[in-house]
Amino acid sequence: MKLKFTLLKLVGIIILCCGTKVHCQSPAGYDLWLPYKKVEDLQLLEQYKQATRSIYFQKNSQILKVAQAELKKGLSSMLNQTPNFTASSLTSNSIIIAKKSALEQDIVKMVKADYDQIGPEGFLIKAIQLKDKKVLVLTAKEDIGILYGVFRLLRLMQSHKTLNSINLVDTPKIALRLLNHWDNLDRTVERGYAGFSLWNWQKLPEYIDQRYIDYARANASIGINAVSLTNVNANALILTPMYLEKVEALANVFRPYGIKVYLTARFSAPIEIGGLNTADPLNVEVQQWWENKANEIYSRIPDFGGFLVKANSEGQPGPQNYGRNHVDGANMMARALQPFNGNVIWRAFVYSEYDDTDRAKQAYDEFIPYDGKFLNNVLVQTKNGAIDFQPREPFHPMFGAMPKTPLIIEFQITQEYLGFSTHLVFLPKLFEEVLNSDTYRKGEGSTVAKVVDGSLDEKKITGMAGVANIGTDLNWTGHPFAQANWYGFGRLAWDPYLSSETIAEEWLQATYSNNPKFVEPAKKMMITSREAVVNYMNPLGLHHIFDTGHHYGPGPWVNELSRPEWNPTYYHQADENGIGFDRTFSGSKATEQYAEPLRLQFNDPNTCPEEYLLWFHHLPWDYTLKNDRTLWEGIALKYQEGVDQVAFMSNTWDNLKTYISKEQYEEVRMLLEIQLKEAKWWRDACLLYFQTYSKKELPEGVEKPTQTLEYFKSLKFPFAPGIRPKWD
Ligand code: BDP
Repeated sequence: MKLKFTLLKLVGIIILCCGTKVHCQSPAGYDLWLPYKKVEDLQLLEQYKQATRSIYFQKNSQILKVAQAELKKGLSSMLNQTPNFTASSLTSNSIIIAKKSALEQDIVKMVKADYDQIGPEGFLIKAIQLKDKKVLVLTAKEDIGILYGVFRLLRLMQSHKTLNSINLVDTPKIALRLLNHWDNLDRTVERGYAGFSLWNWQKLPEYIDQRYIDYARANASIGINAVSLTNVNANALILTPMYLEKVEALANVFRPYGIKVYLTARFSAPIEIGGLNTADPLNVEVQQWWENKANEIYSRIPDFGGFLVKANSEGQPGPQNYGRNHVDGANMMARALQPFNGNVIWRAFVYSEYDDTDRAKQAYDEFIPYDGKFLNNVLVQTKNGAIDFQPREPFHPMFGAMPKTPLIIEFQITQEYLGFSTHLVFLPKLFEEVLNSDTYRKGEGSTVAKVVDGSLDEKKITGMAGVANIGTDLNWTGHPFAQANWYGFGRLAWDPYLSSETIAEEWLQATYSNNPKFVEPAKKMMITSREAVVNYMNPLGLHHIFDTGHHYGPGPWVNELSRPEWNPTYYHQADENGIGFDRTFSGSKATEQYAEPLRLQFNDPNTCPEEYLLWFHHLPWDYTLKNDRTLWEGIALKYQEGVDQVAFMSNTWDNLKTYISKEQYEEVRMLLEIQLKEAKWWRDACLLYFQTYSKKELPEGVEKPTQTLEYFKSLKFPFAPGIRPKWD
């Protein structure tokens, strides 16, 4: 008890130190997009000082206290003065931050019309004229809305926006904004490239690392409201009392930031930790076991989010082990969670080694017949594309075919197939492309964004999940620009219609600088980065040609693994006649899974967008592309273009040197150097390999490889990071 108290006191001191003017010097990048840099523009500084002269802040809940502390931290740092919080009559203040019940009547009248627009978790920030003075009102219907509003206000100030005539109502468009950590209990992170897991299980529950708090702050600042703590390749131990006590401690830290905790549930847990001899979802004892488990969890964590389940996929146990199906499994768990308003998030990432159907088709085939059969608290989590988080994939056809099921979209923020944490790739550009894709399910304009935010079919529960790229690295994400991917995921989960350019600009301003001479070129570099990685890894619809297991670097030649779809040769199908996966009506018929007009459009190489060409078609090497080049030349030139784009990014960064600190400049410069080297590696290895089939010279403009194919094939990386220890 005494120890607990001392530790809490210590944590309290740390929070205080970081929360007030006594400035803890954080290591480079630790502050993420929340460095609250001092406002240097004197006019603006004066405006902000005036606007924040005295502040009334309602703080009668944990969330509101956290919100006030954040405002204090932000204002002290940006304005270099301690903010003046008063308890006096509301209207004598220049900022009023409170819920409606605490607002005075004349203010309520003035903001009513806007207030009524606020939806769940939303907020209003409005400048009003109260008699002879300007007052800024920040209000919301729930406490969490106030916290989100405070973060927004601070961001507006960080990006030097004027507050004079602000009138902003904003409400998240997606209800569940969820990070999925693939963190193991031994603190390794599957597909993690930023160090170890943040969760220090051994020291929990007593020891509360300051990082948990800063992590929660960062998430709340972009509206993330749920985290699943553990790997989808789950370990049942997380559901035992010893671990649940630790999970409870984390949930207590996250609660004031509006964040709910989810856990991954291993389907065979009733056997592994429950002593039963089956996990059959129709077995009464099994059902009882899950009900008891739910009771136990909710008695510790009353706002527990629920379970995230990977079942019958890549060797994970599931209902099919007992001759049952996904609906039986998901609904059984959903029933256990229903009394507590918990959710089951059931993943649709399934494919089977016993099914030789095109892997891209399997999830659709399996899940579509279940549409409408899941209980209300089951959400089906579907990856953005039908294969696996590739640099580019057409949207997953399930988004156009499950009107009666809440579909959560799953993006991968960690860069398993996008250069780990070494390559600068701005993922919101990829996410935006998927969200803007038209499924045509209800005619033109039926975008994936509308499916995901529920507006297309009026779905009640909506969600977006992102596989986290966060670890113990000092800057959280390994590459400083990978922070923008965490940030951008949160922003798109809040509003899936935001443009990637807006997100890049917001992030650059908050993180680095407001100077347009920095922001504009840096933004261009970020926007280019996504197409660059597609070009130097997987151009023209090529996919999954990564070296297997770790997925580090190219491995298009890999052909000897036991499961066909683990081999890159399965995906590119290169031979002397040509290259690409035939998914047309005369091939695997995957094009059938899309609604018209996409079905026919994808099916015909002449109308198929060239970026998906080899995803859907096997074409001869001398097939003519839209630019009149042969397919072989087109592939080679795209690889070269990718390399050139990285060189452009690198030059851009060099020119930005003067706007940032030496450390900030150097770390990205070094990483871009590696990225350029690896882009060339990809180009040379892939072109040399494909050339063994095309038997054609490299076209003019493509640099000659400096190594042989044998050399590239000989490279082995047994200790590449993020590797999955074993497939069980
Ligand atoms: C693949 C990863 C693997 C994951 C799997 C999943 O290589 O580590 O377990 O996805 O999403 O991309 O379940």
